[in-house]
Amino acid sequence: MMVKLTIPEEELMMPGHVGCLGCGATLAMRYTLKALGKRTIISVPACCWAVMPGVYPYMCLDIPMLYTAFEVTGASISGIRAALTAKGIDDITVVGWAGDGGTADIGIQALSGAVERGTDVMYIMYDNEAYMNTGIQRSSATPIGAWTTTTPVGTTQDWKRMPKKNMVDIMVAHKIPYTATMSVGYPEDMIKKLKKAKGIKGPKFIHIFAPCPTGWRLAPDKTIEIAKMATACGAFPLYEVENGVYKISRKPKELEPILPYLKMQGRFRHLPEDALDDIQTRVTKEWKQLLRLEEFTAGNE
Ligand SMILES: Cc1ncc(C[n+]2csc(CCOP(=O)(O)OP(=O)(O)O)c2C)c(N)n1
Ligand code: SF4
Ligand SMILES: [Mg+2]
Repeated sequence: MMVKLTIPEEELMMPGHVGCLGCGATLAMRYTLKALGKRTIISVPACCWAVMPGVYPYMCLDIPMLYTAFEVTGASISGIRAALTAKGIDDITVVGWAGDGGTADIGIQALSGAVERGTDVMYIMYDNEAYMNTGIQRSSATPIGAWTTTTPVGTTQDWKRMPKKNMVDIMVAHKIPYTATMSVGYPEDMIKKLKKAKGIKGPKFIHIFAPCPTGWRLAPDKTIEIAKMATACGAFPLYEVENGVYKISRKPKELEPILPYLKMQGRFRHLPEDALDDIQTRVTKEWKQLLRLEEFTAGNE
């Protein structure tokens, strides 16, 4: 029997990116372009993806791309949309494509402005949980407990003490029509949500989980495995929020324990037992909160 492919065969990302071996962010881009198609323009600030396409005219992406300054992705895509509107063009998906540092920290003001104005754009944060391009510095999306070069764990034991900032919550507070989490571990789910987002007018915010073997001190052949583990243990739940209504995309009967997920990555190697227990308690609590949010908002459809 023929199995129906839900992933489009068209490739808009060619071989030849210059990312590291096993880079989750390259898959994030590849699947995103499959979902959005050729009528797409992306604006990219400083991040690994500003380097990975390679140098014109040998770039691996077969769509127009604008490099922009670190802080202004939101303003940049607002400008692209305004220019297209002025030219009477309305069949292009305008995408801001930024890392977690460029989104949750330095670009958050321009992003907030763009979505608050109701701009018809899609903002995608690919999340490798640190400033990777400049050598693994902590961002506000780095998870609690992680080692980075600015949260060292030598004699100071100064690992990341603050929890990961929740960008979806922040976008929901802007009352935008659509926001979702997705993961390179689940390409079909990614494609489905991105196609849905493409069909919605107004601001859309997408959060993609993109493991980084280099920064996570992870074997490069474990990218997909770790992505799936993150969702199974609740470290990175998959859900969407459409007009304020939460819907969990993968809901295991019971969460897997988080310990094997943490143990597989060198960036958590230093954590003592009480810190590991604390992370488990937090993740379980956040998962229960998400379940309650889904239940609470279900009647608002
Ligand atoms: C205003 C400004 N500050 C700092 C930098 C240096 N810089 C370039 S890329 C980068 C890291 C970006 O991190 P993130 O947005 O998470 O993307 P990633 O590199 O992890 O893909 C930094 C700090 C810059 N280009 N511009
Ligand atoms: S540092 Fe991480 S995100 Fe950047 S190219 Fe390498 S694997 Fe990809
Ligand atoms: Mg990053």
